[in-house]
Amino acid sequence: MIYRIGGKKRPRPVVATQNACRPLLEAFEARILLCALHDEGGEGVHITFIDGLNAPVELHVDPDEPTGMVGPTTADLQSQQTDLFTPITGWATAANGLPILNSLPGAPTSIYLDFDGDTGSSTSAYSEDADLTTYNATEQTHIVEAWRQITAYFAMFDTNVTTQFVSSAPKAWEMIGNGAGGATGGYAYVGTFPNSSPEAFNASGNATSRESGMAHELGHVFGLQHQSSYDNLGVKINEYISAVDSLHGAIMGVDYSGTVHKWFIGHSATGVTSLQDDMAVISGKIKAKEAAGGDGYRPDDFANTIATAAPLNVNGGLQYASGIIERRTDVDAEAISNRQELLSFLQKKTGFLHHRT
Ligand SMILES: [Ca+2]
Ligand SMILES: [Ca+2]
Ligand SMILES: [Ca+2]
Ligand SMILES: [Zn+2]
Repeated sequence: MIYRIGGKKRPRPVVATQNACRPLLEAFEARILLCALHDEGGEGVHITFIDGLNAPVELHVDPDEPTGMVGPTTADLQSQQTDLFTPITGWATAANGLPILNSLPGAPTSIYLDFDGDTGSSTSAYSEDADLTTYNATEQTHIVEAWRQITAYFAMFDTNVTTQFVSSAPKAWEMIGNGAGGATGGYAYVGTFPNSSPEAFNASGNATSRESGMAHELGHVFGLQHQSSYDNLGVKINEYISAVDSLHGAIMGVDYSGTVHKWFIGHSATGVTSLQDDMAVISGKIKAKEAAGGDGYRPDDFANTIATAAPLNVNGGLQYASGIIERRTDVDAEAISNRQELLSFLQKKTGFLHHRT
């Protein structure tokens, strides 16, 4: 209980001890979210259009107070909604009906979602009917949706989320099966990546209603501890933190808490002095399996400068694009054509967001 000031040792006051144990608060990553649908603060969304010749055009999109902005009409949006948000309806299947899915073929690592059981770990197959050997239409739909959501959680990483077993691929191996997952519905062995046998286990119900639980167990396999909270004295309050707000739920906390579930930077269950950057841990494990020069993140999908901006997709009065911010430094540039006027704009999307459906 001693600290130094000017070389002298003095008794440490009680209040100083408490201060020394006070948890640090870290800011979340900066982002510009180009989405007027999530304007919870009521301040709208600002977009800067740059055409390269004239002064930048500032647009303020406020969903509550529509402006004179030139763009898709409500009718446009409604007519194209099915085009933009059509769920996945077609997929290849194995002979037993298991959907064959790959999010990033050729990636140096994979996340193997194993739905057909495993004898080595005595894990039953995933099934919603009495037939554990084949996959009916409903089971296929649920497997595809679970895969889609896991793909979104890991979209920024250089990894292929797949339902196909490939022996040679460095993989995180997760079983999803009837009766798997133990008393809590899911468990995993921390830091075991790459796996030569299953190291994460989830109950079948996770694939239909708690996909964030699947992502949580995969996080453990990649080396993540829980995101925890501590009081001012450094005493752990919660092993699992709950969502900060509806848009910030910690996958490694109460994974289903909040609406949007994310990788976090925070104090882990290891102790109050620990600071765990979930994405740094995962990308570090993947980087170790990449060729020299890799950083664990997926290759960029759009160039970063206005000069190399990619054209938007055009469908009627609607212009749109989707992509991934793989790194916190990433910028994806896309060009928008609007009433014979070609404008380019820089947009920062977020690969860190995941919308639960
Ligand atoms: Ca079945
Ligand atoms: Ca990108
Ligand atoms: Ca980019
Ligand atoms: Zn856990």
